[in-house]
Amino acid sequence: MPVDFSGTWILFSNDNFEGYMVALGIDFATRKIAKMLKPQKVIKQDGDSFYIHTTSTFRDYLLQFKVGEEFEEDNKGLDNRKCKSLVTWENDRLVCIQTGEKKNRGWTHWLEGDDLHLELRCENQVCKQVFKRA
Ligand code: VL7
Repeated sequence: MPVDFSGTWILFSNDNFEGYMVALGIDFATRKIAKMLKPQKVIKQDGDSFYIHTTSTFRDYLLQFKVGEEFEEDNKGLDNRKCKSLVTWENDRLVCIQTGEKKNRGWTHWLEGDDLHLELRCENQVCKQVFKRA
């Protein structure tokens, strides 16, 4: 059975989100608000087609892509930097490389037990998030 990330997920832990946001150049006031949020993710997966909607009371971000097909990402409402993004499978992990102004930018999703894990990378910073099913 292939892995299925579909579902509604709520943020449970968020390690070094501050370092990740600093690496992205997010200003102090925005970081203060962002740190307080408990974002949810709604993921709809149809084979290799993904819809990932990250929502919060402050901002939300919608990403749609197909695994293996490079796309332009605008990061609107996040750091607003455009990049070229490519998501691939590495075994059961979904790995995104975001090529652009920021070095070493990307993320990895995987499932562990019934938890959704997300590692967010930018420059030398790694943020580790764990989500629980809503
Ligand atoms: C998306 C936030 C910090 C700005 C607001 C914080 C709003 C809710 O890219 C992401 O997830 C991938 C994988 O699931 C799909 O797009 C993470 C949150 C990163 C970066 C920037 C702070 C302002 C948080 C949208």
